[in-house]
Amino acid sequence: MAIDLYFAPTPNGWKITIMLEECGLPYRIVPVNLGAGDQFTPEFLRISPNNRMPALVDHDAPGGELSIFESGAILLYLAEKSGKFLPRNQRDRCSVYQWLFWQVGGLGPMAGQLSHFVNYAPGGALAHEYSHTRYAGEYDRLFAVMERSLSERECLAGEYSIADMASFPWVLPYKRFGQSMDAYPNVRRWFDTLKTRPALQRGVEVGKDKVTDPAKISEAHRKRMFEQSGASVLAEAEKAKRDA
Ligand SMILES: N[C@@H](CCC(=O)N[C@@H](CS)C(=O)NCC(=O)O)C(=O)O
Repeated sequence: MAIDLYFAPTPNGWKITIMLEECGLPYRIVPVNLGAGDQFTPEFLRISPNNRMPALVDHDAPGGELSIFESGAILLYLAEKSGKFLPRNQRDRCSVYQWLFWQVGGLGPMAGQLSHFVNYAPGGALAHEYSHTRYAGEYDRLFAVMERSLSERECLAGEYSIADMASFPWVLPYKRFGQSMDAYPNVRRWFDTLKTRPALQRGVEVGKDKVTDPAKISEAHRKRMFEQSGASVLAEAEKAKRDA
């Protein structure tokens, strides 16, 4: 198979399975078990030095095998490879760049932190009122930003593009995050329209049966994921190298 996708079933992973399904590019899933520490193995760190998934290896890239980390970079690469979901015209292309970077620098990290306080913080969100309120407010603000854009165009950057594929998986869990769409009719329209796309549906189904239940993660898993520091990730990588 030309493309290997290093993947765990989370919104960041689903951005890429949506795009691969939308483009009809064949791919193989290489599961990354984050709770078990797969992100620290020498093999994985070679392709993803940030010890985060998703990462992709294209064995058929022009000039030889190519590995890429960061979901935004992967989406851009796949759009260029396939010639799809990134307009040719520079003005429209710039619009996609803006919304893609808005997602990877804003919606993703803010929703990710909100998810942390809702799903994983010790004692639950109520035990962390200031932090939870801060990220819930940012998530809500970003819905208002999407609303403004979507009140003037069909999708975030005009036509359906990689910017929508990046954003959709982080809007998908909105109810679980305590967010409402009532004040955002155009976000609702966009969300409901995207949900009907068969390729997008297939994309977010990948690995669904292996989604981690926040209530069931072990103490070792919790520590490995949520108590990272410079020293801890260097120690994890050393240990993984010894075990390899
Ligand atoms: N900026 C990265 C974020 C990726 C990310 O945060 N991935 C998480 C899962 S959603 C991860 O791999 N975590 C591993 C860890 O925390 O050790 C991207 O967009 O690709």
